[in-house]
Amino acid sequence: MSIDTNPPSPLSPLTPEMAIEMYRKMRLIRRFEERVIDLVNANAIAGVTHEYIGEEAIAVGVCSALRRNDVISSTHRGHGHIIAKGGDVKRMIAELFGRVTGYNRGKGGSMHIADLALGIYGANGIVAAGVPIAAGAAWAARIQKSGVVAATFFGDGGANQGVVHETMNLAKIWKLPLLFICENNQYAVTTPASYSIAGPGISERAAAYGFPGIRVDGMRVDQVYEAVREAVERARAGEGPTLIECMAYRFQGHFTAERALSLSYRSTEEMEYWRAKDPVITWGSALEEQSILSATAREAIHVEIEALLEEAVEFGQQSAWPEAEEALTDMYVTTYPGLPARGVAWNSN
Ligand SMILES: Cc1ncc(C[n+]2csc(CCOP(=O)(O)OP(=O)(O)O)c2C)c(N)n1
Repeated sequence: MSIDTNPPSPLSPLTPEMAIEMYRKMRLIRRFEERVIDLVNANAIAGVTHEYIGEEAIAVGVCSALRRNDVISSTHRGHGHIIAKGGDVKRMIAELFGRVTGYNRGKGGSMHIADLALGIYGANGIVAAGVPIAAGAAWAARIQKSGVVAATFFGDGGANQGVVHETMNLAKIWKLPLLFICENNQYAVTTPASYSIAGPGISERAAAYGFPGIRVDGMRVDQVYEAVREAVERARAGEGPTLIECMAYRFQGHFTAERALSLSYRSTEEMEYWRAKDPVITWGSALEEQSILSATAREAIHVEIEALLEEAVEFGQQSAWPEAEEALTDMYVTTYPGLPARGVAWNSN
């Protein structure tokens, strides 16, 4: 694994405004997730959430290189992707609270947030299932000549799913404007990537399908951005897919409740090594050191984010629960013989 240890040099290839906006987004994702952990621990949010803390540079680097109408598909660890693509934190929190004002009217929760207007084709609880969904969007973009590019996020564990290989094969054959973004955070639950990845690595697998595969430092938002920007250019020019493997680390457990399980599959040294590369802190400090962002302006961003999250939590808590009669609404896109019509209760007799 080659990780660049040089300090970030934020202004290449970014403008100061972009560099600051990237910091703001990464910080928002970080604080959103910390807030969610507190709410889950306080039993204010039911169900399971998977935190993205430590991986913020990937979502922000990727989505900063995409246009609003470009498409992403996400994973079970999707909060960061959705915020980076412009998702509304109020509707996200409301969804986590199960309220009717949430993205899925309270019926989807953390792992199913979608916003088609923003090109967010869904978080997904099934590992790697978002990959062919993005391929479908890329295929539509190709035949409609819309210029839209699709990016799909998946983990190192997800990289071993058969559907990823099938999709890579078709993406090359059909020259799809598709970006495979592998978030290699080193573990699939407790299984290390070093144990489960055959061959030289994930990015090298693209060579088998005849398209570019590269590995970047996923703790560096500028490096992720630059790699994605080039891949987007290729995709829009009709040159097909790219695989970008982002080396990163999840600072939290696999899911919120893991702390209570006292699992010991990661060493303290390993965690400290990666913590020193914290993408949010190192980027903020680099911006400050290079006088792109003053300490006062940085603090103002933090204050603004706290207010935004406060408002979001208040909004979620004050929102109504969905009505029981709505339980089946929007569950089925089409009516098939034997399945209930939209919004009609199932009658098994
Ligand atoms: C098809 C499928 N198999 C197994 C699971 C259970 N599961 C949920 S997350 C996960 C690990 C995923 O690891 P990775 O793809 O590396 O993503 P990460 O959690 O590290 O972000 C597993 C095995 C699932 N949700 N879907």
